[in-house]
Amino acid sequence: MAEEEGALPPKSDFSAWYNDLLWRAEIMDVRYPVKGLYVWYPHGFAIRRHVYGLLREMMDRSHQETLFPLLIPEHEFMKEAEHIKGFEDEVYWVTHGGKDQLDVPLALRPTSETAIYPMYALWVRSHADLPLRLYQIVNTFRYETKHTRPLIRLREITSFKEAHTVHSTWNDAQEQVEAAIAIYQEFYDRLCIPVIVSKRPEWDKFPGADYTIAIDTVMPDGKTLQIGTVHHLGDHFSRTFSIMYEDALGAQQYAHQTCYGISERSIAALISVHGDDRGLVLPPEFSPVQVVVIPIPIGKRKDEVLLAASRLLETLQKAGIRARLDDRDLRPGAKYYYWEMRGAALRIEIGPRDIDAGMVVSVTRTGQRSQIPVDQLVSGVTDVLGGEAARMKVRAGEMLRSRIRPAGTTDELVAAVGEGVAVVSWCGEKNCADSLEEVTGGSVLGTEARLGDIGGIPTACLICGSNGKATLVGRAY
Ligand code: P5A
Repeated sequence: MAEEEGALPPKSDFSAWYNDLLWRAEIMDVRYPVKGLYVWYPHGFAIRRHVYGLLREMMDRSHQETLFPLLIPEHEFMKEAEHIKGFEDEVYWVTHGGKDQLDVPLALRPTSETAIYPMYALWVRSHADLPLRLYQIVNTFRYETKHTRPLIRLREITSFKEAHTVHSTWNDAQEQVEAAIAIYQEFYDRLCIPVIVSKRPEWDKFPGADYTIAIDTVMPDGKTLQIGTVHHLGDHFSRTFSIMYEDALGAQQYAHQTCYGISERSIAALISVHGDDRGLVLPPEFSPVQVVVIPIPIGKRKDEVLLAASRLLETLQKAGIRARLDDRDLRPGAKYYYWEMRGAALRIEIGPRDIDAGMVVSVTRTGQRSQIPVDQLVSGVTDVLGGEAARMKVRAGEMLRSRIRPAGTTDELVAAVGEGVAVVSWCGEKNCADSLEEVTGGSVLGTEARLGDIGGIPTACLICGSNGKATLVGRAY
């Protein structure tokens, strides 16, 4: 579908590599004639289907899926003051139906709080209705003015998974925030993407939230990418939209809420964290093609080899493995290149000598070569694929750790931000954050960072010396 010419730039030239890979691996076509809107190639969409299949399955354990309208009437959109301030410059408005001006302008949802909460006001009656946990996977529109990038900063977010929950008390909502973080951590663990959890500073929280917890990863160029956020909304929206419940004593109370979201940035991270100089690398669970069988037909045994290859294909497919046979009339080398670019997790080569030996050659996308006996094909392939995800997780974890460095002095801070993310101690004062940003040219990304095994962070604020908390400073997408 995408014509191939030239070569993929090396991953060390990350921006060029990313843009090139998107079309060479047939993920997104960026030629759609509206800025910030892109088209999923079928191969990219198949990756999305597997990733979002997992997300849906995980959400369904404790939430119910729903679907709300795309259009939001102006009077609802304009109800929550903070929320309006945060989004009004990013909203697309529908003002006409045909030639008629609409009585009420309609916003294309940039996110769905103001679509969902008026209905929650009708649905929530009593404490017995709580907790309420719904989610939807929809497109949303944001008139982004920063540089747009496929899968990273879109004007039509095509794969916005947003959850909206309602609880009796502030503490119940806080527990839900932690539960949501745990879901997102598990989700990214399955994608073999290491993440850092931190609390956004006051000035960077979601408009209308009490506080915002962000999930970030570090991209190969050392910049962070926010790949999920969880917001404690307190009772701000419930007061605005009159979401009330009758408590056990019969009194009317305002509810407490949370919301949290993930977009196709999850797929940008998946591609960027794992890919290499030869193209896409995917944990097998998410690869549209888990195994590609490549016949190595030599001379007069060609038919025999093709027959053996199609038997292998059948065996794999029967076992539920997403397998393909590439019997195109091309050199094997050209086929290896083609499937490596598209992230096939494993290739199986079969030629006359393999048939005689009752074996096939298997080579994983990360370069693990082995031989599998034909009569143990399915278990052999399953074993080899099983090891891939674990290897990718280790490699990605090491990369993340190499990009994050504790800093106790200004010199260390500047050096760490030059290569990735610095962890410093920060007291929480805006002045000190301004100084941290000024000396580095980066931003204070998050505080109360949950860093697991990355230790060695001093306790005194790097700027003023008073008590501080582990804080990330870096450059963000
Ligand atoms: C939470 C879900 C919200 O909108 N309302 C419902 C809340 N939060 S958010 O932080 O604004 O967005 C959630 C996540 O979506 C990703 N994201 C984007 N992805 C691609 N293009 C964009 N323009 C874009 N804007 C936000 C981020 O990962 C963010 O954390």
